[in-house]
Parts: sequence; C-alpha cells; structure tokens
Amino acid sequence: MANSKIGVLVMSYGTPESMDGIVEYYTHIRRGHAPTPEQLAELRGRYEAVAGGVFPLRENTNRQAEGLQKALDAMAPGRYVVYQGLKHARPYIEDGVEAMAADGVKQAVGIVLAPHYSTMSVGSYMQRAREKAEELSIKFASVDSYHLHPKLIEALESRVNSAFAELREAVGEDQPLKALFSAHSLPVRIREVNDPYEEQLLATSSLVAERAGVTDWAFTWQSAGRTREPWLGPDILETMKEVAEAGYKGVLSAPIGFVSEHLEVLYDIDIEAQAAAKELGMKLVRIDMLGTDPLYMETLADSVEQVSRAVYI
Ligand code: FEC
Repeated sequence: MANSKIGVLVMSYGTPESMDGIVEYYTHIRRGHAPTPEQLAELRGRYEAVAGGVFPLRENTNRQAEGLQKALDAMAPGRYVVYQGLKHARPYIEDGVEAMAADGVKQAVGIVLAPHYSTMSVGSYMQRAREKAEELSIKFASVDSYHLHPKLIEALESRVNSAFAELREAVGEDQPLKALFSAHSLPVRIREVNDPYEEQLLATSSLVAERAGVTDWAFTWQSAGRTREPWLGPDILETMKEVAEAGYKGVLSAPIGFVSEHLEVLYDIDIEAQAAAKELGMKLVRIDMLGTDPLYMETLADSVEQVSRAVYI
C-alpha cells in the first residue's frame, strides 16, 4: 500500500556488532578484499583499547536516529519516518531503502551523520542509496552537507568554549593555547575532482573559531587510512609536534568532521593523541562530541525539511 509519509534514510559509517564481526566489517571497508592478519590484529587491538572491545558507534547511531525522528515529529508531525542505512555494517544502506519500500514509502530524503561533503564519503553513501531507490521506484533527494547550519555552528561553538575554559584552567592564564580542528583524512586524489571536502571543513573551523573568539587555531587531519597512496596531511600527531616545538603547553582538539564518539575519536584522539601530548609536555582537551545535542538534531531535521519542501511540495 502506498505510504504518503516521507522516508528519511539516516546514514552512518557502521561498526561491527562484536569482535567476531571485525573480519566481515574490515573486508567490506576494503571493498571485498580481506585484511591481512597483521591489519586485522592491529584493528582488533584498537577496538580492545577502546573500553575493552565495545562498539559505541552502534548505540550512538541508534540514539541519533531516534533523536532525529523526535525532532522531525516536533517540526512536522506525522510527515516523516526515519530508517537507518549503514555504509559498512547491517542494516546496510540498501537494507534501509528496502525497508522503506516494504512499508510502501514512495518519496525519501537521505542524510548522512557527517556534516561535510566529499565524493568519497557522503557522495558514495548517496550514490548507493539513490541506485537502490531507483530500482525500487522510490523518489530520492539528498542533503549533501550542512556544515554551516547556524545550529550546528552554535553547538560546536559552545563545546569549544567549554573545552577552552577547562584547558585555560589546567594550563594557566599566561600560557598561549592552540586549537586544532580536525577531520578524517582522505586520499590526496580527491583534489583532482575539485572535491569540496577541504573547503567545507575550513569554512566550519573558521566560523566556529570566529564565534568562539579563538584566534590561534589550525586545521589538521587525522585517522588517515593504511593504504599505499598519499593521504591529506599534516596528520594531527605531526601538527602537535610542531605546536609543542613552538612552545605551546595547551592544545584543544576539535574533531569537527565527526558527530559522535567512536573509534576515530576514542582511539585516535583520546588514546593516541593524548599519549603524544603527554610525551610532548602539553595538556590536550577534546571538545565533547555532538551526540544527540538538540541543536544537532534540529540541524538534521531542518536540513531534511528544507530539501523535502523544495523537492516534494
Ligand atoms: O567506531 C567504529 O567502529 C567506526 C569508526 C570509523 C568512522 C569512520 C569514518 C570515516 N572513514 C572515512 C574514510 C575511510 C577511508 C578508508 C577508511 C578505513 C577505515 C577503517 C576503519 C574505519 N575506517 Fe573510515 N571510519 C571508521 C573506521 N575510512 C576501522 C579500516 C582500517 C583503517 O584504515 O583504519 C580506507 C578504505 C580503504 O582501505 O580503501 C577512505 C571517512 C569518514 C568520515 C565520514 C563518515 O563518517 O562517513 C571519510 C566513524
């Protein structure tokens, strides 16, 4: 039976369900190529280091999807139904679209739990969703980015302010502090296709810094993949070394490319970058992640509503 509601496909990276699921997950990330035993052991080690092998992204994505449903219900009662689709784990993006089709949904909007667009990130999520939607005769529209949404900026600004206050208190009034905004690195070849990823990340960083009154900041990359091709740099660990050499005693970490706590934040920042900061004699304070902050939920809901009003009404 046709369903007059608009389906909202909320997409996120996905994480294994348990330690047993790591091989399947990693093989999917590597487009069907199984990881070597060394790669597998290395990834297992990182998950084990993060709270003994739990996978917080699973619950975080569930909570954000529920939060978005509530925000949409508050904005436009009865108009939207949220479905989940994950890039590298179940329910996969295609499963989410199939669930909509099974419910008779005829019109859908896709949105990714990542504010910045890259052909290799949001673009590839949307391509998979669109292909499946076409196959199942569902009209599909996409929210490609929301990196400058005023509510997103407000939520990030308040996080930067709190982390700065904590850092200032720990390091002392007279010490210079450096804010490091960061996001997941991507292969350098994204520059060949005029990918907007870098420009959008810089735009978010500079607006948040301006609003929070932070003048001493830099953008740096993190979490580069373990492949042979060159990835965008400098990496946060290199940048921190330079910052320490310049005499700083305090660093604020703002991983603005991510929206919840998961491996790339809990390991790469909270374990790896923290250890490096200690060795370099610096205090590092990370901003809280957005999670289900009502301002973030409203950013998502508003972005969905804008696209759906433009396309479906
Ligand atoms: O907590 C978790 O279980 C999942 C954490 C996680 C997030 C995440 C986000 C992004 N990734 C992006 C791009 C790439 C590219 C490759 C790649 C590889 C990995 C591996 C793991 C992993 N990623 Fe990820 N990513 C997360 C986890 N990612 C694990 C495999 C081991 C490794 O290299 O560390 C390279 C693929 C290849 O081999 O060809 C490219 C981008 C994002 C941020 C946007 C988004 O969320 O989609 C971009 C979270």
